[in-house]
Amino acid sequence: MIAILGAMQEEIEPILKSVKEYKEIEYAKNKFYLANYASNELVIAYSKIGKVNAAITATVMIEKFNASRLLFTGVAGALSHGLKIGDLMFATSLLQHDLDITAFGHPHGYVPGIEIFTKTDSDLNDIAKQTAEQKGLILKSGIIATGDIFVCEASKKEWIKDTFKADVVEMEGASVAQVCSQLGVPFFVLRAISDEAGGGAEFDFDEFLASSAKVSADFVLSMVEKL
Ligand code: OS5
Repeated sequence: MIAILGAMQEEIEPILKSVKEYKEIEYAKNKFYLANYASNELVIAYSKIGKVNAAITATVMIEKFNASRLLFTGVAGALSHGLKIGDLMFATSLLQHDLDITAFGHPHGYVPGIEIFTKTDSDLNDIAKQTAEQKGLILKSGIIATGDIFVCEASKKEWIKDTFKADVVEMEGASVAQVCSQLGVPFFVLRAISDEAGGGAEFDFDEFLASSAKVSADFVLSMVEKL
């Protein structure tokens, strides 16, 4: 079983359209869609926004629906200059930018017993690179910073970028990464840029959510053809 997870309905809508037929199951106040695509069984869901919601849904996909690999699809705010609206980037590693026990002398993003950065699966990342090459698409890779904040302010954006050398910011990836890593499930996190996380980001986000979500969702489905 392969899990495809997004945070918002808009982020999985293009997947549901492409698979055409699916069965809907409700569990833990979430809807899970079971489908077949390219000889693979899929469980597809959107978690709702934020780290806790995403962690719950990822856990259910693994523990209840027996997902053995998880692909996250969605949009994100760009931190790096090189990333523009519609660009695709997969995570090489992810961290939580809002984890702060610096009062005890620890670095930002660190809690005892857990590394700051969670690394993604190199086999899935290689499949993504092959997919991009075959489709003639530009696919970047980099560090994703996750936190329960929609970043739309230059000073916050610069702080996250400088503190963690992060390339994009979003609100779910690192929590999903931690769930998958602790449960031993290989995972992949893909994001298409919807905004630049500075002043007025909410307007770009509204304008580009659907188109960027589709760029990411279509790419993830192409990867499923290779799994
Ligand atoms: O899932 C959240 C994180 N996503 C990635 C992202 C991001 N994260 C942080 N900073 C940025 N600059 C980012 N850019 C992209 C996107 C998403 C952001 S939160 C969006 C909230 C949108 C919304 N809120 N209410 N509605 C839409 C309408 C509504 C009302 C009731 C029920 C359903 C929808």
